[in-house]
Amino acid sequence: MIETTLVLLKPDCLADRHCGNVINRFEAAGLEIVGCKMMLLADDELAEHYAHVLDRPFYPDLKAFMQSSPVIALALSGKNAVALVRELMGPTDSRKAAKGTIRGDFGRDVMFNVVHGSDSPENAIVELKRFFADSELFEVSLKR
Ligand code: DAT
Ligand code: MG
Repeated sequence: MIETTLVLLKPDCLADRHCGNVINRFEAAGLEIVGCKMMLLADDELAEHYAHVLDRPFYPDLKAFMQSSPVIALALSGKNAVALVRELMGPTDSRKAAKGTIRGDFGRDVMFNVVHGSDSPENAIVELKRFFADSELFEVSLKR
């Protein structure tokens, strides 16, 4: 099942210069980039994106972190892209993530955890719409 999922490379990923390594993990796993943009997240975008943790005590810190620099939003396409990206990322808490996963290798803790990836095909559709206009998503595969 070919899916497209939303990935955000978070400010720690950019500051620590892991973007190339992280994107390489996705490409090496067979995913292709069909959308890519660098953006500063606005208050309302972030509140929508993190609606499920908006009333948690850590939200102000998470907000400050996520707005501390631009992020890179990626739309990644491929077979079972949603679950595949989550598997490559590892669990939320980088300290509990296995070595070999993106968070296990490049993350620091539960907040500085390098990447966001949509957690279900339904949410991927909503999140892609949140961060990309239709005109910013492309059919990339070369026919060969
Ligand atoms: P995930 O990003 O693995 O989907 P989530 O949706 O439960 O995790 O939480 C969204 C983000 O909120 C997560 O990437 C980092 C932050 N977060 C979650 N729990 C946290 C905590 N206990 N302290 C600080 N930040 C937390
Ligand atoms: Mg989540």
